Amino acid sequence: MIERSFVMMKPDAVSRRLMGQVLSRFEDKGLKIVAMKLRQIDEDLAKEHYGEHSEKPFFNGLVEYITSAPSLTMVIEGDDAISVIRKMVGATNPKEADMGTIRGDFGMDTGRNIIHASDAPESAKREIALFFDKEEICDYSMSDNAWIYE
Ligand code: IDP
Repeated sequence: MIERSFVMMKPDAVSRRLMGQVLSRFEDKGLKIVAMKLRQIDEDLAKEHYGEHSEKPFFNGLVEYITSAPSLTMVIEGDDAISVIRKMVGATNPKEADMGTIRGDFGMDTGRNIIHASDAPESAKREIALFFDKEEICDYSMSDNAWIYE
């Protein structure tokens, strides 16, 4: 099933100039970028996005991290995109993430883990609506589609 996921390169990815490399992985995989915006996330938005963690001891540090520099926010589309992208992203703790995943290859600390990706269809829907207006999401087809999907 064609799905859309909300994906965000966090401030460490942007500040370490990793955006191009990480974006290439999604393009190489055959996924489609349908929205993209470099954005300085403010405290309110960070708190809303990570609301489910508000009681956790790492919450304040997480908000500080996410608001510390711009993030690259994206909507990425493809067949089973949510689970495929989670697999590409890897485990939350980059030290435990498999090599070959984005976190496994580029990160060291859970508090600097490079990238966010929606973990389920409901959260994807909520996060996309939180970060993008409907008209910012592009509807277009790729000419190589028949070479990516059977
Ligand atoms: P996920 O990003 O892999 O879905 P979640 O458990 O939903 O992981 O946590 C959201 C984010 O909160 C993580 O990506 C990470 O940035 C941060 N985080 C989670 N646990 C810790 C921790 O123990 N210390 C610092 N930051 C954490």
